[in-house]
Amino acid sequence: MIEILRYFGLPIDASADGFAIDEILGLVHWLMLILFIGWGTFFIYSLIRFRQRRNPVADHDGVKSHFSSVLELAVAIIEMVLLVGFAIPIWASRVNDVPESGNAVHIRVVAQQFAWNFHYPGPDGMFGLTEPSRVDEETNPIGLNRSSLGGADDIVTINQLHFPVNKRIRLDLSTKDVIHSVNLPEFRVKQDAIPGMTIPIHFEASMTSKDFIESLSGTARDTLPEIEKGFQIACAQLCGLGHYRMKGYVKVHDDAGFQAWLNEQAEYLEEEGDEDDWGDDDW
Ligand SMILES: [Cu+2]
Repeated sequence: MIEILRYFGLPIDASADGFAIDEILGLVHWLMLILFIGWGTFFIYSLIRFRQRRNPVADHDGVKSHFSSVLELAVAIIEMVLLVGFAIPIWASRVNDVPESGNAVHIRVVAQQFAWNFHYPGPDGMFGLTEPSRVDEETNPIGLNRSSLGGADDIVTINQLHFPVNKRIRLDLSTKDVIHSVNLPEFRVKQDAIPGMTIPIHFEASMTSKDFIESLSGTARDTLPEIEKGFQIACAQLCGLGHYRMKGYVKVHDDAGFQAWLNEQAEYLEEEGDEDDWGDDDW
């Protein structure tokens, strides 16, 4: 079923749930191929069967039986059953089952023209308050209140998303301005960010960035200059003039690597806090 996807240039599947999506993609493409051949054949048959030489005078009465109307109705009912009875419940059971903060690595994603802001709760596992009045595009793009409860140790990055492999990842997606869309093709994740809404999405990476980069050797992507940065985040909604440069990178660590990265970020925070002190190294 899935082999058909090889011809569509789909990126490698680096997600624990990706195979289910690929399976559906494969099924849909097979179904469309069958429909295309079926309707194409019918079209060519009709061209020959009703050619002018054989039907010199048009028949204004047309079809008299109700067979085609009944058929139409039957198709419509079957499609409704498929949609309401199967598609919506299956989608809800897979996607709506959002993990709680304790069962997943919880990260907030705040999209804006034209960058991705990532907000990590820090060692205490608690997000500090973000307030529109505190937004400063240079120093505090998400308006984080450092003195709010849980806010002091929060980590904020721009265009750089880090998370561990083989762990449930929960992203809470929001936007500061227009509609954007976070697209992580290798994890089979794509979700619009809608102004005024926070939309949770969840997935699990099955491959570290290191393994991913190795898997690309010898492929067309291998020659791209940014390849050493690994997985890319593309904005998948045309969101303005700078849409083309709304590009981020994902680094999937192993457990130890993710912890080391968190520690490194915590150190940076401390250094920033000491900024006003005299006697620092950069003196
Ligand atoms: Cu965008």
